[in-house]
Amino acid sequence: MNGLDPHAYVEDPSPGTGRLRPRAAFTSDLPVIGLDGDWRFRLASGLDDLTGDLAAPDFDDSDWDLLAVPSCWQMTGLPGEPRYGAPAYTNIRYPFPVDPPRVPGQNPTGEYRRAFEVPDGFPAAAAVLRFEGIDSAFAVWLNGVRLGDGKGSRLTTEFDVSAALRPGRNVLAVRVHQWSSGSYLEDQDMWWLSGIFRSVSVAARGVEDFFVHAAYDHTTGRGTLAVDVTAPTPVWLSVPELGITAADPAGPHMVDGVEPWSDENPCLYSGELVSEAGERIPLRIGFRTVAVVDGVLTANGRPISLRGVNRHEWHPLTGRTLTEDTMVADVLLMKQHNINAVRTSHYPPDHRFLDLCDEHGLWVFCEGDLETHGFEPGGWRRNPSDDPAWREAYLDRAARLVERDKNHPSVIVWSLGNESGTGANLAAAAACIRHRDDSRLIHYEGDWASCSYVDLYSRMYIGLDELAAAGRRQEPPTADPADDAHRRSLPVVLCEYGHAMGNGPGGLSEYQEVIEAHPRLVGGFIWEWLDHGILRRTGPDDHRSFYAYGGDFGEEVHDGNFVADGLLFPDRTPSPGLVEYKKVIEPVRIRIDPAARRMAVHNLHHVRHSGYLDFRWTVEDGGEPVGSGSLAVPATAPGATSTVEWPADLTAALDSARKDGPGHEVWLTVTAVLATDETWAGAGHEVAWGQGLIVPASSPGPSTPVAATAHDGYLALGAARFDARSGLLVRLADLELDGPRLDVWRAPTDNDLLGAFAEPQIKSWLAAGLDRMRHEVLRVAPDESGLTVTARLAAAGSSSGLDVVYRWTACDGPGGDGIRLRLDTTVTPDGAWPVPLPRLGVAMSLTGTDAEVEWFGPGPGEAYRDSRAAARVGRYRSAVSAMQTPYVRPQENGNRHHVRHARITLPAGTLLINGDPVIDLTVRPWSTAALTAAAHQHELVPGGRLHLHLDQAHHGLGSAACGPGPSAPSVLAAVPTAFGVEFSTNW
Ligand code: IPT
Repeated sequence: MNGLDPHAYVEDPSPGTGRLRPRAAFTSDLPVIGLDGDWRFRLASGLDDLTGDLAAPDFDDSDWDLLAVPSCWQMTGLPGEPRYGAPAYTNIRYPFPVDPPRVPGQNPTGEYRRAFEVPDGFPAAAAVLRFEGIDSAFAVWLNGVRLGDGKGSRLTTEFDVSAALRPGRNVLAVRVHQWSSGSYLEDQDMWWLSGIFRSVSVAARGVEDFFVHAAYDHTTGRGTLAVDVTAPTPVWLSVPELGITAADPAGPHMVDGVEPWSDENPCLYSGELVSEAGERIPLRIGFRTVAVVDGVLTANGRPISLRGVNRHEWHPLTGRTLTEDTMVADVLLMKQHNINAVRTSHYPPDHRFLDLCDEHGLWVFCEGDLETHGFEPGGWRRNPSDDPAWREAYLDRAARLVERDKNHPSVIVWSLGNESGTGANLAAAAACIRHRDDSRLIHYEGDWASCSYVDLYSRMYIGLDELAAAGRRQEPPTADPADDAHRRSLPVVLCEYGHAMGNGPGGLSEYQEVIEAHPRLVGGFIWEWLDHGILRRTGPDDHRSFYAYGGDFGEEVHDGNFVADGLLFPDRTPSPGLVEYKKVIEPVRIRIDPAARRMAVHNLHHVRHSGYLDFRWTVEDGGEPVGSGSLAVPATAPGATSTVEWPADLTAALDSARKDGPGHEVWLTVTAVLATDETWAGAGHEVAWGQGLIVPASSPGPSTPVAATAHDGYLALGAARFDARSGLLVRLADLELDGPRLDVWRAPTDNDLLGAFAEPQIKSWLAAGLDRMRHEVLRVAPDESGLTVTARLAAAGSSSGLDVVYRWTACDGPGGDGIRLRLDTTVTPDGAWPVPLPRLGVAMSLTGTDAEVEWFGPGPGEAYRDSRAAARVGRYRSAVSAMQTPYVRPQENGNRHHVRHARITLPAGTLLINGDPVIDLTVRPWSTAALTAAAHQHELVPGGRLHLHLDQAHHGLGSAACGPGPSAPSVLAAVPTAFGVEFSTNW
């Protein structure tokens, strides 16, 4: 790091040179020259491969490539072959040797050039060049003049260009290095991508900066507005709606009776700053005050509960470069799924995202661009967080976070960063933030033990017991009683929980129950919003595509599909996890009490009355609607519960609903939908629902058993035929079948395979041989009233096994046709069974690649025992192909939970299945083995048979990939179990 070396800035820990003081992101009516678009581009392999006269205005770049700005250069060429380098994914590890602040000499460097015109009359005398995001370090020249250099990829950098800018043609040259000292501070769990990935502009500058302070006093209903302005000329403030026109923006201006801003009522007052020079700056002012009161987080005097997500910026084709449409999609999807908070993990987002949070209403934990997680494997040795050489970089990042985003009412918490250990630089950054903005709280999870410089006791991935203990202010003590007392005075937030990798997370209802039981628990943020899959084509001439993850670009070190752990699939389709979360966090709870013929509506909102919702009821008999209507629910205040008697039309519909006939359950469903359009969804959008079973199914009447008869090579029982030796069902009426056999294996979920805090579940499953169980038929015995097949399921080398008895009976159905075939399966574990079973059920297959499935039971989506809140009982119909959930890495999926009866229609016939009373049902066009073997969705190809799984139970999903496994009630222990299921070919 020779001071004379023109490239010393790359490895120098300092944040940059030549830059302007950070300030708020705002628009004004002064002219701006947008520089987004095609730039000339060349990718140099390292610092010894640079273009000498890159900055020279007359340098001939005409044979260079064109590259879009903004973009991440590694994403160019996708979904085909990446043209410049390739994306690389690591979670915690740095993809280079950890030797701070040095980075590899092989340092891909993008050289960018762009000529642009400055129109006549552009006020060049006070202009700035603004970069909203460059990853990871850069130097910049305008018309051959070096303006400076910078780091802090997800932060804005501005340079004064008043001396270098000239009317007419100007040439900008930027050299962007993939690796820099800044990379050590940017070890977030995401793809490593580089380039000018956010917008670039040249803007005239009048007003330099301003800070809107808009507080709300809930005891008086008064708002206090003070706008601190830094400007070369006097500036006026006007907020016509509030009657404010003031020559003194800093006031303070007191306004009685303002409406405070909140997630539920994001009330923004439009205002303006007008400078003496004539510049006009629009303002959107939200009055709100956040405070900790007796260990409870409050906004505007009322406790708030955060039902949040961690959001990375991601798009499967453009990486961290997002269009505004994508940001809008995220915000609307969040609001539509009852999400009310977002942590901008782990860097400040494109500033337009925060405008959207202000407008639609989301509480924001705005996080700094900081993570040094890769020092953890080395015991945090040389961690920048505690090294004075990096202090300036930490303070710079904190300042740029706060200055850019300080005018957003949605931002209630500044988060220093993520997973950066502990150290003096973090404490210093917190102190600076507090000094600059004491109206918000400070968050940093790494300070959880002493909470010496934060305002929230923040934890990630803790289990239910620890969370409940924290709720009771009984979290484990540290060595210092003073620290304990301080920490226990703070609210608790789960900055990350519910790791949404693959199939899961399980247990969200349990977390929510604990959160709602303790005022100290603020709630939290699911990890994470979106899968960061990259769209790729399978080959140059092959137009099938798939989502790539770590390792798919030949990375030397990588963390596989740990990057696909979101509630949305990469194309932003909601996963079952998001549908579940929406239900678990619904802001209104509807509880139906069939015995008392009434229901309770509990309003969990912070400030909103229930009057914005229309309530509707539907009665279904066996899934067929028999009546519906609207329900008058009194406007229920936040925190209050209303009891609603069933109206006469509802009672009449229930009374007329059929009450006999096996399989007929009568259900009452009440939904709460938007009465009128909101900014984030239209009238009719469903916010919450509740369901009650009014009339349970009656059991089938007595029937006469049929005798099994032996024939040449097969046994017959009613319409069923069994292989005489194996005892397996081979035909039922016109349908050919193979099975059923006892089955305990599932294609492991990510939560089965990984264990961030404990031994992965898969280890004991593989050790027990559960993936290679052999089904040995011991005896096939027909008799006068049916057929008994005994078998044992056991793994090679194991003396433990599952003894199984299949008892088949056929009954004359009501039509006397003898085709109601019943299977009673009795499972008795033999020997030691210390491991839970992945599933317990029977599996069979039929000829076919797709079929129509109709079922009555919870749906429409998949559900598992610890992720089933969102499934409501009804009659559903789907093609088998549409019942498969496309997790980025294929794994167990698609289970329909507690099905009462199902009809599977194939070209060869129809198979009817009845649970006794319920059965879990999965139908797939591929086997469990094929599902286990596939690494990406396109590798799954229908194999000509439909695989049918009828399970008595599944092991829960849990969240063990990063968090606790299934809680005790969701563990599937190997214990003696019996379950029944009926098959027939008419219904
Ligand atoms: C935690 C990280 O904070 C987050 O960025 C992400 O990596 C998440 O895990 C897992 O997907 S850190 C974890 C080791 C507790």
